[in-house]
Amino acid sequence: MKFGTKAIHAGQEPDPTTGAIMTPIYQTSTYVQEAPAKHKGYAYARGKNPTRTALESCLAALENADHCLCFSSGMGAVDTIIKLLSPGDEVIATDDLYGGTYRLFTKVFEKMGIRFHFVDMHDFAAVEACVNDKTRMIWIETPTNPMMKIIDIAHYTAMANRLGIWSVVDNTFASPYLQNPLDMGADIVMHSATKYLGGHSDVVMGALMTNSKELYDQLAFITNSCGPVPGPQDSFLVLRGLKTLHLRMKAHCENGRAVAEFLRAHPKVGKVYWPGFPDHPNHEVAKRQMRDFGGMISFTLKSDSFDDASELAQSLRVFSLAESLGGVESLVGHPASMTHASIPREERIKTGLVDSLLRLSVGVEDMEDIIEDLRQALEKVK
Ligand code: P1T
Repeated sequence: MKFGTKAIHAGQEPDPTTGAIMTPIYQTSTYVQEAPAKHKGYAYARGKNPTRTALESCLAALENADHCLCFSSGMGAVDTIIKLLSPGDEVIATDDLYGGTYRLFTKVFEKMGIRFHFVDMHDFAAVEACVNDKTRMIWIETPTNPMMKIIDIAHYTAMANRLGIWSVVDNTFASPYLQNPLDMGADIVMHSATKYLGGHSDVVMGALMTNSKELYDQLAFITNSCGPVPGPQDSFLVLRGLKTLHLRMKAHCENGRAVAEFLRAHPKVGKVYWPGFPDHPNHEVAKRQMRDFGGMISFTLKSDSFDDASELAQSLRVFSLAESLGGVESLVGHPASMTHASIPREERIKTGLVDSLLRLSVGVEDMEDIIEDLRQALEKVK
């Protein structure tokens, strides 16, 4: 089955009792058992819920995975994956990544004795230099949030295999429509389903997929023990959102390209970070591992002034100033004060995340309106 057909049908059958074409919202905490230890596969809803099961099957199909687990947030998925590790273990992670992931790693897990090395993964030698006998996992985010770096997934999954360590890819920015890390050898792929998967800015959720039954069993054990599971209403919303994932992603990519090209040609705009530009530092890797370049773009103003960036963000009308991304509506974010505020300034400046950087999640409104909005807002800044 091709992607769009899977997005609409995978994991879903008409309801056997009524024929309802949409998977029902099984709003229940428990399931009646025929006899002790004799049930229909569902015992208690922290462990399993049929609406969630349908969603997990659909998401597994979209990432060409054998197994999927859903979580109450993207951070719930990250937390569960890191709980595979033990005190003393070390992780090598992308130096530019979502601020909340950085915060969980440095403020929660470092206290528990897990060590994280944040490295520029464009530099293969710098990554090799971090490897020692305690290294257990490599954590890749690509495209990175918010600098839009592209990390060579196949290179690092091969390295992880050689070392006998786990490779994890946070695929939130690309979505499975643009990139399938498990096909490139990753052990685990994870998503903030809050973003493109849900697609309508109405639900917070996370997901992970793997082809390893052993890893799935360990991760399912941690999930059931710790409990970060999504409810059936939210599972239904993401299942419904997925039905248009391929249509939305196509529109995000088209609008993203138009916005990136418009910004690059504008005299007041400084740097534009978008992997579709032929001179993007890892454009060739992006072309190899992604099917298109997505709707996420970061940029600075020539003035490099926080005040100008702030005025621009406030002057936009089609774009709303808000955290998050991947919904149908266009959003503008100021990473330094919003999504990446938990990263120390000197750390984020090193990766290019300056105070004037703005991040766009280009939505699926009409392209002319999106461009016109940017044009009028840029006119208002110095
Ligand atoms: O927000 P939550 O569903 O818990 O997902 C966390 C997360 C994980 N990974 C990446 C790459 C992310 O971008 C996020 C969440 N990011 C935002 C809220 C944001 O605006 O960047």
